[in-house]
Amino acid sequence: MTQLRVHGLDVSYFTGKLEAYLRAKGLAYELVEMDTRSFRRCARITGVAQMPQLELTDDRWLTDSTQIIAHFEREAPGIAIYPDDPALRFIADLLEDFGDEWLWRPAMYYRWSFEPDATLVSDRLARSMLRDVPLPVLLRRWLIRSRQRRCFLHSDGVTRASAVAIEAVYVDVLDAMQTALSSQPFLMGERPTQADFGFFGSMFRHFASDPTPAALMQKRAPKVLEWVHRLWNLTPDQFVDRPMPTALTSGLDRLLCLACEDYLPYLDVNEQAFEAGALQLSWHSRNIKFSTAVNPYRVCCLQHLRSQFQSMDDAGCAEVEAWLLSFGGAGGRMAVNLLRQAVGPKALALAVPPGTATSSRARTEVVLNSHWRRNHPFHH
Ligand SMILES: N[C@@H](CCC(=O)N[C@@H](CS)C(=O)NCC(=O)O)C(=O)O
Repeated sequence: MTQLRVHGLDVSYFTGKLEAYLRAKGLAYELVEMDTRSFRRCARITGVAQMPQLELTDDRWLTDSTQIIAHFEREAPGIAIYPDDPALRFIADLLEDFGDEWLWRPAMYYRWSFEPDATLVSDRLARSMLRDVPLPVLLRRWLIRSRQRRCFLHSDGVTRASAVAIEAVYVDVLDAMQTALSSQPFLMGERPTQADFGFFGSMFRHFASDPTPAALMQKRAPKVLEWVHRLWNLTPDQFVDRPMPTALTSGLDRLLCLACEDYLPYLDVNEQAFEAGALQLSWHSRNIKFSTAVNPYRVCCLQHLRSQFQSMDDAGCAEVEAWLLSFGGAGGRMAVNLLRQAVGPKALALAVPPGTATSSRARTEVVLNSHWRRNHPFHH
């Protein structure tokens, strides 16, 4: 095999994020469209049932888009995307994680709650992912739609009452990004960073493509639409000589504020519930009570942010703290305290996020795998 193989789907959030990164880095790859059989096969190889899964040219496999990016930034640093400055790199990590995880619910909400969106994507999935299921297309469409609604709406706190708060998350992020992108091509300046790729999965594969959120984006945030196309069309020569970010641009204040006020308090509750051995948690966001399953992967996310923060020298930590306190709104102080905390004993056991192994047989972490497997009917 001479080029990378991305096993995933062209409607998938995290496959889109990974593809955009590989394209920007100039790393040639082939997209191999998954079906349910290959989904199970990839899960057996890496130990994690998810997409994308990346097959390297030497028979090793990687999964988890954030970890895959980290791998290439280590192994192929030529055209780096991580900011050189440690404090800015931390902010880019925080924004990547916020984009990756916090927009998942609104992305699923718009795709599966609105009739035109659900019809379009269920048809697409019935003919791609479910193409090896020996049932008529109509039934496959019904199956995937019911499954996605059960796993990603009902189990993730999406209700009639919470819809308003979920829509507000999307609209607020759109507006914040429109501001950030009004004077520069990428979120942190002249060059793309991991922050851009963190927002790309949802913005490209869901919000700019599914009819209901796409109409909102076109009307409300044309700069974001332009950025989606810019990032998808990016090649290394377009940014190789552009400067790394050297300062936090003021247009990012709203996005940082949303990360501190919306996302980090949830990560805190999720970690506490995990430490207490709970399976369910509830928390309030924008005056709405959400009840969802405890998410071990996001315990890893918080831990990763903490260890990045705590690995900086005093000057770096002080700089990040000053930014969080001045831009983090009501969540700034809490964000600083959360990042300063020591990692809890149970969370420490999750030191490595799922599927980060670089050998063909990934290390299998019991808690994470049972979490992922529970949620994956394609995985038997
Ligand atoms: N943290 C992972 C998340 C991967 C993920 O959740 N992917 C979704 C698709 S975008 C998935 O595997 N879904 C499988 C399913 O629907 O069961 C990453 O960054 O790659």
